[in-house]
Amino acid sequence: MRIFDTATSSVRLLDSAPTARLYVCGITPYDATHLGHAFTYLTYDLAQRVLRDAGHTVLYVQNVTDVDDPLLERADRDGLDWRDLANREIELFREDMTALRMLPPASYVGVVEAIPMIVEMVAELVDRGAAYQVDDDLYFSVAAAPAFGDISHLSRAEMLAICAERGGDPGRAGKKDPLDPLLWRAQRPGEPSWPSPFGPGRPGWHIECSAIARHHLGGVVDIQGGGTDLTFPHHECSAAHAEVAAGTRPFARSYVHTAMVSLDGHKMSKSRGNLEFVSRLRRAGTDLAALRLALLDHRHTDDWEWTAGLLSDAVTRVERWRAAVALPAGPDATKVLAAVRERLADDLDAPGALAAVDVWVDAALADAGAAGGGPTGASPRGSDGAAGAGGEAPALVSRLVDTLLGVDLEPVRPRGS
Ligand code: 5CA
Ligand code: ZN
Repeated sequence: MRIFDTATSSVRLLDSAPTARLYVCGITPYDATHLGHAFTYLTYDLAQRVLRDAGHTVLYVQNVTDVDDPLLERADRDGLDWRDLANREIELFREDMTALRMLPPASYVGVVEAIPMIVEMVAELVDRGAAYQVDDDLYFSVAAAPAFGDISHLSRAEMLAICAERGGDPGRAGKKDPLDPLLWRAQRPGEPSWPSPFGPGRPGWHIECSAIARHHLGGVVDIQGGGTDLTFPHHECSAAHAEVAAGTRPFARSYVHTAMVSLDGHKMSKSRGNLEFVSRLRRAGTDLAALRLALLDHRHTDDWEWTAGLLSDAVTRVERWRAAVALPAGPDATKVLAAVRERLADDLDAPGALAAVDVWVDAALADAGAAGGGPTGASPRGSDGAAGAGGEAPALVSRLVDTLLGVDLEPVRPRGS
């Protein structure tokens, strides 16, 4: 598989060993899963499918940021215990992911359960002289990481601006470098905390992902994944922590970033509130195979805007696909299998893969029409004896669409039957 790597700004061969390691940044569970999240997790779902199809064992780890400022603030606002809010939203996220047929990670790891391994890694960074104190808080010195900046390639002015927007505190007095990220935040009144050799407190954001990735994956990660909004400072800092602690580079062979989904002209975001939720669409009775197709029809490297029209187009498409795979015979399907594999291996070109299925579906439906129409009309090309042709073809297409694209074309069964 070739995939776009942010660090080198190029599409590169993902030359993984028989076991491929994926670390994908998970949600901060204070609100429901929106279509931007879904699009990001779809990227790594496809990567997992392509790698498995190519014979790799995939070790996929995803975290969940189950203690963090926005979660604590939302819990306070709504008069909830932060743990109850997190558990409720994690449960909903998992239901949404299952409904969208995302292959689950092998390990789904919360920050709270990972505190011991995070504390251990902070202690290593202290031992390596890469950490220092400001009041009772501990910071990481970016000067200790020679490769700092090599993933995002931003100017210093850009780094400073983005850092301030995305959870950093460049203006804090006493820091050696304004870009230095927090490793351990000493307990503040009313905030949860855990004991540590550096005093009671909670971890900084970036070290959480470094520690969970290292503990659950070990060695070099093949893909570090997430949305483009995580490139800096999150992935830059996570990699810097991991590389300084290990004394080796790189942390990841490829840094893959999914482009942003917007709504009403702005990035869909919990903080802005311009959202379309997977759970709302589910409750509205949306055909989830169509929803998945609507998401699949965008390249993971291109920003795009959600509109209701995308869903109605996808409903039309999935109905044609279902009609075609329900035919008793169809044109040779070996070509469509090869084309879908080839498109996905080329930087996860899902729209190209869908177009390849369309070609087969159009031919199958046209053949059926020419042969007298309806599901009983056998394809004229169905009798040519080619592998994957004739009576086997619809089943093969249904199976490849299911396994490689994650779209279930079986007839929608009424609930309870
Ligand atoms: N918990 C951290 C990562 S450790 C976090 O960023 N959580 S999140 O809930 O804010 O986002 C979860 C994932 O969805 C991230 O990978 C983020 O990049 C991605 N994401 C958020 N908004 C969008 C969007 N509008 N379009 C595409 N992906 C998005
Ligand atoms: Zn993360």
